[in-house]
Amino acid sequence: MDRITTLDEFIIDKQMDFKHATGELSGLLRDIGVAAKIVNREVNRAGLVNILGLDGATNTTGDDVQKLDMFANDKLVEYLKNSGECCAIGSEELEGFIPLPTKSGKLAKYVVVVDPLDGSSNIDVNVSVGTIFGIYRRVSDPEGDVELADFLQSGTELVAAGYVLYGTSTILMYTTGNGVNGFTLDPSLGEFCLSHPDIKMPKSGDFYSVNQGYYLQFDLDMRRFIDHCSDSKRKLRYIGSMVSDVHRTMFTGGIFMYPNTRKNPQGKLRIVYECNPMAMVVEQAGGKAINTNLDRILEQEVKELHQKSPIILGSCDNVEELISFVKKYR
Ligand code: AHM
Repeated sequence: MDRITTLDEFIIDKQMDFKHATGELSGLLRDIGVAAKIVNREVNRAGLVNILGLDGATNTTGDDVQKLDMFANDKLVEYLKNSGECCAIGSEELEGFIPLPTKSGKLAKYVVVVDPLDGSSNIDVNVSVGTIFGIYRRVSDPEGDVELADFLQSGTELVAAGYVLYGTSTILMYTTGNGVNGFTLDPSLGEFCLSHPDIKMPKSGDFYSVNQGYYLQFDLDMRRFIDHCSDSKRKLRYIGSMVSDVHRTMFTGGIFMYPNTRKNPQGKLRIVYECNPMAMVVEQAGGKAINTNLDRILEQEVKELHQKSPIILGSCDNVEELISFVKKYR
């Protein structure tokens, strides 16, 4: 059997490719990996402890907050606080970002954005959920306070991004802009082990993924494209958990869409901690990610921490096909 490469070994190995690397980004990625293992443990035993269900609160965008959402949020904050490599965190579960002063007084140069538990409405029914993360280099004065501008950078400025899928197995996928690698958690070792090196998404695929229940609320071009997918006997798959739906699309090829609807004219998914990190992963695997105006997700202007965007992502050919439909019907 080939020797196992753990996430930590892989991160350190990759760091050596960069002559001037200080190890801060590597440290941060490793800390995210540890926090993911803790969230994984709780997600796995969620049915056994009194942690399932609503927390009784709503988050900044009006969704019900599940107890496990807050648990995942708190764990990520705790780990990033102790890591000393992150000067602030922005999260779906927090109205504003939280600055994380380091114990040593050292000024960390990265900010982290997270959706601690994406797809959390699925938790109570044992369906896969995930954690999404992105890392930006701080742009404000390093001697001063962290500013909102540090979080409102466009996705092209992401230094690293990834997600963890708590599914039939737990997998962590990340990119630092040089391809995507996937690590499956080996529960017997308690380690994420390299299982999917240098992932390349199929150039096209037979699957389409969209909440078709909103069909009548979509724009005409989107409806025509969905009709076309259905007419050409493509397979519809929709879990309702972005991480799971995108992860499947990464491997089977095809297209994932959360367009604008009449109820959500800006779509539902948030640019900073959902769309941008997932778009970076997809592009790094050879796919495409755009909004319904056909603009690249990663180049969108970001004005608010919890700003939403319609999103379409997937295999190159499928996204190109959608673009030609939109051009024809708009
Ligand atoms: P959440 O972060 O509150 O869980 O919401 C995000 C989730 C995504 O994972 C998923 O793609 C989408 O909401 C599903 O929404 P819908 O039920 O409207 O199809």
